[in-house]
Amino acid sequence: MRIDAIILRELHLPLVRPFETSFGVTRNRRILLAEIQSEGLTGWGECTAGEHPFFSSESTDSAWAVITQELGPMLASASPDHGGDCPRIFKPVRGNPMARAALENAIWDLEAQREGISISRLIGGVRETIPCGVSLGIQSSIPELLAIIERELAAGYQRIKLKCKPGWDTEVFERVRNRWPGIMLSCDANSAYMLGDADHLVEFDAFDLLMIEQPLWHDDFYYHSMLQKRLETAICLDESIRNRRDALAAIEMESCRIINIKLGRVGGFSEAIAVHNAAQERGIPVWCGGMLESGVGRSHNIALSTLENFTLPGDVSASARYWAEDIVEPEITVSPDGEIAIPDTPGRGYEVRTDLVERLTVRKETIRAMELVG
Ligand code: OSB
Ligand code: MG
Repeated sequence: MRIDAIILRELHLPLVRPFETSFGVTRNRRILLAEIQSEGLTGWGECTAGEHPFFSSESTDSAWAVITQELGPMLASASPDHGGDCPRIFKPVRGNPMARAALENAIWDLEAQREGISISRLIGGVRETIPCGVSLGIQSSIPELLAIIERELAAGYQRIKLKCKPGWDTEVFERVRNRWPGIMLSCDANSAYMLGDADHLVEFDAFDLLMIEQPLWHDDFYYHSMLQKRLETAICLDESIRNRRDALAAIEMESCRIINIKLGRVGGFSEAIAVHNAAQERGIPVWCGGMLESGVGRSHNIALSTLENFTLPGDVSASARYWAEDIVEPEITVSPDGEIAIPDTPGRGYEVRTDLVERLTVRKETIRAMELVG
């Protein structure tokens, strides 16, 4: 396909409520959207980098620089036929997976539209609906958290994930379990603990958690494998898994028994599918993580979640939990039994509200083909 234009935008979107993790509080999202125009079609991608390099080394500003100066010009002067061609096109650039994914996922959107099918169909998805869970940030008190859980369960969500950190863990789990003994419950530490906390982490086994997500260092497999030996509860890795090789290493070392796949963290659909397949072949279930995405990134997450080995409820939930007004139409909704129905229209399946996007845009740059020097 001929790339006619790549337009990168930064949008400011306030969250309906702050989201607190062990690494900080997010109130306002600075969202990067990549719009790629090709032969009369428009594909959209979202960069899931945070405002600060706290979850990973990328940030809104680092991704802006890498897309406008490096990846955008490379893609604009290539003629990708498939989303799967992007890893080869971007090969000279190291790291920066969230910046890559913004562009690669827009090409998958274009490819699906060209074929007249949904991204789900294009990637070989097998589900008509996906099971949904919620990720609940650290609150200022346990009663406040309990009220939120009550509301999310009433809305139908199938799994509750609690963000945790030292001081907001076992006491919280105990109060939640006392109230709801049977719910599917997990926790996510975002690397808040160290191996010296192992005796404390072993106490998590008392709460029948589905998993403990990323308890130790963001870049570690070895110490997680030592910890997993001491835990009954499954460890799930998020931050540590950057690609298929990482998934293989983690599975081989028994650093985890479950993997969270995020499109941005692994660099886009090509690598996400590779991680999914590697895990499936080895009997390791996966689920789709979230990064407080707008409807654009969320629509890609929904498509990814239709692959066969996404057997556990993901962190993909309704637009209204994040935004007063989402930038896609229809907005993403979850049924009373906690599922999202997969749209069957070509591409991502949710229209971008271009007028609203334009209104929310605070910076915009059009990227042209790379000047071929030397
Ligand atoms: O670790 O899964 C995480 C949000 C921002 C950064 C990291 C994470 C999260 C979430 C929220 O847990 C998931 C969501 O609702 O989008
Ligand atoms: Mg996580």
